[in-house]
This record gives sequence, structure tokens and C-alpha cells, in this order.
Amino acid sequence: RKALTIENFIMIKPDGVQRGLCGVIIKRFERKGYKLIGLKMLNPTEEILKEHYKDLADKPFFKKLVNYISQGPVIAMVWEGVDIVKQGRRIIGETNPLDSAVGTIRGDFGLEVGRNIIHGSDSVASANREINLWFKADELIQWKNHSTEWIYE
Ligand code: DGT
Ligand code: DGI
Repeated sequence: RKALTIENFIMIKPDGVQRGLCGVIIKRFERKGYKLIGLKMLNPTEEILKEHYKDLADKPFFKKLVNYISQGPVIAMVWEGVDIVKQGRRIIGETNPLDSAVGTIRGDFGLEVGRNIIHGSDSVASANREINLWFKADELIQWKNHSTEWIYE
């Protein structure tokens, strides 16, 4: 059996919460076979958002981006499973909903890059950084999913 230890930080942004998309978003990761090991709703501070998006600090849209997500609330999650970072990007779609295929979250539910519903880490390194930023160790739940042997060979 393949190692199952890969984790990804996924966040439903305030537009996803306001538009009632939390259930359908969670379902898309669940039905693929991924395991939810952390979840919380919070109103993110500007401080955590500036740290989260620090690589974009020089971009002209940085302030708008932080303002948009700091309106909150958001749903922060950690999902576990094989290839979750790469597959998470596939499930989510491209940064701009216009470039996102139908069948992806942004392709199905979004219209604009500034209201793109969801965040997912773009590499294993950034996933680890973001999980440590948003979650304490005791907020991640190790549990046995009884479907595991029917999802993995
Ligand atoms: P399919 O799945 O019957 O429509 O056939 P193809 O053309 O999609 O896939 P093919 O011909 O490479 O493989 C036939 C079957 O063998 C397929 O159902 C899945 C299985 N299979 C292929 N590679 C592996 C492998 O590395 N391990 C195991 N356990 N099964 C494999
Ligand atoms: O990993 P992604 O969220 O797909 O994309 P990213 O890390 O390059 O950018 C982070 C967020 O910044 C993205 O979800 C939306 C926002 N963003 C990116 N490019 C633009 C943008 N927002 C605006 N308003 N304009 C942009 O060009």
C-alpha cells in the first residue's frame, strides 16, 4: 500500500461560504477518496493572510486579495491522501475560473479570479508551510477510514 501521509491545506474562501458551496466542495474531495483530518471555521486576521500570501506581497492586487478573504468566515481544512496536492489542483481548477475546465470547482462555480471560491496549496512544501500556519498539531485528527482498502490497492 502506498504511503498515505501526503497532506494538503484547502480553504473555502468567504465567497464559497456565503454562496452555500461548503457542502458541495467538501463532497468533491470526499467522493474522490480523500480523508479529512482537520476542519475549522474562522474569521482570518489580516496578519495570517499577509503571511499566507507573502509571496504575492508585491502584486498590485495584494491589498484587495487580503481584504476579500479577511471579510470571512472561511473554512480551513487539511485533506490527506495519495497525490492530494496535485489532484487538489485538478479538483480546484486554474487560478482564473475562465481558464478552469467545467467539472472543476472554479470552472463550475466561479466567474472571476478575484472571487475564485477556494484555495489549495500548489506544492508539498507550501502545503506543509500553510498547514503549520493555520493549524495546531492537536487540531489534526488521525483516524482510520474504513474505505481505505477499497480506495487503495
Ligand atoms: P481496461 O481497464 O480493462 O479497460 O484496460 P485498459 O486498456 O484501460 O488497461 P490495460 O490494458 O493497461 O490494463 C488492463 C487491466 O489491468 C486494467 O483493468 C487494470 C489492470 N492493470 C494495469 N496495470 C496494472 C498494474 O500495474 N497493477 C494491477 N494490479 N493491475 C493493473
Ligand atoms: O494558487 P491560486 O489561488 O490558484 O493562485 P495564486 O497563488 O497565484 O494567487 C492567489 C490568489 O490571488 C488567487 O486565488 C486569486 C488572487 N489573484 C491572482 N491573480 C490575480 C488575483 N486577484 C486579482 N484580483 N487579480 C489577479 O490578477
